[in-house]
This record gives sequence, C-alpha cells and structure tokens, in this order.
Amino acid sequence: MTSIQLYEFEPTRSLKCRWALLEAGLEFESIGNTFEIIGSDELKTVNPSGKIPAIVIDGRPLFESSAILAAIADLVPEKNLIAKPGTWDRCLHDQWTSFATTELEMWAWSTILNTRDLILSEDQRNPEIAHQMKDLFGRGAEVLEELLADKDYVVGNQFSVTDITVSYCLQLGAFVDFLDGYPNLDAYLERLTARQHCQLRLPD
Ligand SMILES: N[C@@H](CCC(=O)N[C@@H](CS)C(=O)NCC(=O)O)C(=O)O
Repeated sequence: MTSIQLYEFEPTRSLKCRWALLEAGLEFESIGNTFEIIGSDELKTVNPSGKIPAIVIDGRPLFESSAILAAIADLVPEKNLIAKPGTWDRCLHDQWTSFATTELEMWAWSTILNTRDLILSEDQRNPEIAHQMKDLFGRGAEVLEELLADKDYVVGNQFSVTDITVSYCLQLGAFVDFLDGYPNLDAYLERLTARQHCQLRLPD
C-alpha cells in the first residue's frame, strides 16, 4: 500500500490535496493541521519554503499543490482523475492549471494578502491594489466563463483534479468579491461543491 503523509492546515491550499486524496480513495496521514505547522522546521524538511501543502509519498517529498494533485491522480489511473500522460488532454490539464494559478489565484491571493491580517504586517499591506486585482482577475474569469458555457468540466467533460485547481482559484476570487456576474462559473462551483468529497467552502 502507498504510504502518504499530507502536511496540511484546513483553510489553505492544502484542502485541494485533501479533496484529491478523498476522490482517489487513498488513505493518508494528516500532519500538522494547525497554523504552527507553517514555517516549522519539520515542514521545511519536505518543503524548504516552509509552506503548505506538502506531501510525502512512499518516502518521497513533494511540494506545490498543482504537482501534488497530479501525483495523487497518477497513483490511481483507474479513477480517471487526470488525463493520461502523453495525451492532448494532459496538455490541456497543464494549460488550465497554469492559467488558473497565474491568471486567477495570483490576483485573488494578492488581494487577500494586502487586505487581511494574515502574513503581511499592516505597514507591508496595500489595500488600494484590490481594484486593479479585480480587473485582472476578471480577465481570467471571462475566459473560463466562456469555456464553461457548454461544458460541465474543464478537461474532457468529466471531473478531474484540473477542476479542483480551477474551482479553488475561483473560490478565492469569491472570497474577495471578485466573482459577481459569471452565471456559468456560479453553476460550475455549485456542481463541484455538490460532490461528496468537495472541500470548498463558498461564502454565502
Ligand atoms: N504555490 C504554492 C503556494 C503555497 C502557499 O503559499 N501556501 C500558503 C498557505 S495557502 C502558506 O503556507 N503560506 C505561508 C507563507 O507564505 O509564509 C502551492 O500552490 O502549493
């Protein structure tokens, strides 16, 4: 049996990895699940930046949530949680994962960092950037709104870990009120949150 240790803290990006592990039906050990795990010496042995999520699979450490999701999905090819390596759909997985993290998550996360007392101190924060970030987020959201006009899922029209990444990035946008006026994205998020193992928590 594959041995898996997930370094996580519930309200963070690690929820994507927990969601993928549950979809995969893989047993895993949860390590941390407190704020104190972030930046700890223990975590730095797996991820030198001290950030979560990080994972150890059969003794091999891996960090970056997108890489972790692909690794989890590839452990259970029979579950079709990711397009097969070498296919064009796998290229599309890479495309949309990169798109979501750089064209959506980046702007929403920057807004969260600059408007909330989380990681940056008050003198380091600049809440004024929120308007600009919303505009940039909107450009990415428009692209996905169009893509999902006649599709239920991002790649191959079936659920995959690509949807975990994309929906998490959209959810971050919803938290900072960037997601008004996108009916297809609303329907997509509702579809995903209806899944038994979904870990997204959308604002009311
Ligand atoms: N690109 C990384 C981002 C990891 C990340 O920034 N994690 C946050 C929690 S969501 C963290 O641990 N931040 C601590 C810090 O910035 O010091 C990924 O997707 O895994």
